[in-house]
Amino acid sequence: MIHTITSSQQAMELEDRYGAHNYHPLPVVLQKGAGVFLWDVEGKRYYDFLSAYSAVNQGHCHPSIVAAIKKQAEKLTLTSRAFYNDVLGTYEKYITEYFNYQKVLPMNTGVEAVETAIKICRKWAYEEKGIPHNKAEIIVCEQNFHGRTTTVISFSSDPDACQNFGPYTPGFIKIPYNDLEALSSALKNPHVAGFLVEPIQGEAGVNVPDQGYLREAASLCSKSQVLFVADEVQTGIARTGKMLACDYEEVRPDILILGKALSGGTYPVSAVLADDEVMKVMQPGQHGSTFGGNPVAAKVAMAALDVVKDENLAANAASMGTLFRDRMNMLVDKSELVTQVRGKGLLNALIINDKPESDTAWEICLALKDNGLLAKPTHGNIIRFAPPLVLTEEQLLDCCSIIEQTINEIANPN
Ligand code: IF1
Repeated sequence: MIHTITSSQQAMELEDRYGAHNYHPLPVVLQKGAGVFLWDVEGKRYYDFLSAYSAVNQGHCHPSIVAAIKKQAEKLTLTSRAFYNDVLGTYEKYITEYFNYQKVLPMNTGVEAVETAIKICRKWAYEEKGIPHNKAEIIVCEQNFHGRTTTVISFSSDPDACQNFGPYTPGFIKIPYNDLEALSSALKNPHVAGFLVEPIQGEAGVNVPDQGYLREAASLCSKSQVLFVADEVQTGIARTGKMLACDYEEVRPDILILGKALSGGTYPVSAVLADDEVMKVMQPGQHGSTFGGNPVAAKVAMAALDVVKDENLAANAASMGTLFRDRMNMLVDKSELVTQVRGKGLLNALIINDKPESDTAWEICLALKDNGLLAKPTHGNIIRFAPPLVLTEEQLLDCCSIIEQTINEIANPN
């Protein structure tokens, strides 16, 4: 029997009863999305300031991306890679030229692309750099977030993400983020294969590193014959005001990891890009995925990437982001409750003046919801604000007013 959902309460009760409790969602049940807007079951409209964690950069249900899905889905959805199809090669040419790499390995979720990058990096270390068998180390940063598989949480510093999921995968060295001294000394280890880093740490609370960090880190890696692996799953695809966050420092990663907005939030599509010198280590039968590079994913990704360029989303993210931070800094000056705004483009966060373990950020997000704007805390006292990059100036100013009004309501309860 198919349940038609007639109320938000009913939907939440079904999820509580039948779904694993691996999330703690805000109590809002969404039914429709278009552009920067979401509507709940009762028809209330919200500004989406999470964009499904930067997967919906192009706006919800973008017409040209949805059209691409519909058209391909009625023709051919999946062949597996046991056979060729008439879409994948075109997509591979399109995306490698788009990001200026020689090769792409198509996957589905972001973490699968991260896992793929780890495998490529290790294999390159043994076969090209000559690191002794099974001795490869990959440097990662404290407070990283790269996904939820067992290997990837093996190098997480977040207890919620890794506790009681052991035994962990070895071969990772943790260093502080934004610390070139620490990276330089870790690179002295001759067994280091790669440095895996988020150009801006999203989940850690939109940690923006110092100007020059990425460029100097990439240079240190190059001098040590270590692969610079950029996880742009969340920061990529125009989110930070450039096509890639690495573009701010003209860094070209040896391995580039993309996901989320690669499909505009319509379909799981991820990708690992590298040049032949690195990608050649992947030979037939050594890696794969049932859905990786399927015809629908390929068509969707090309449509989604077209939208980014056609609608100048990076430039819009840059200008709207500046406007947002200017307005929020005025709020920081006026209000005791918010201590800092930080970010790049339309990946920003407000730091709330309370202990990380307090509920204040959550309370603020509940009040924002009542006022028509959806956002969610990252860690404790930090609220991430990441709307779709199609946001207009008028909509941005409207949202700033909602945030200011909400902060004032919380700070001065009548
Ligand atoms: C959740 C966080 C964000 C990512 C980076 C790889 C992945 C992600 C930089 C893996 C995924 C998602 C996962 C989702 C919530 C969200 C998230 F809060 F978990 F940390 F965005 F910050 N690299 N991030 O941000 O991609 O396999 O999920 O497609 O797990 O709750 P994925």
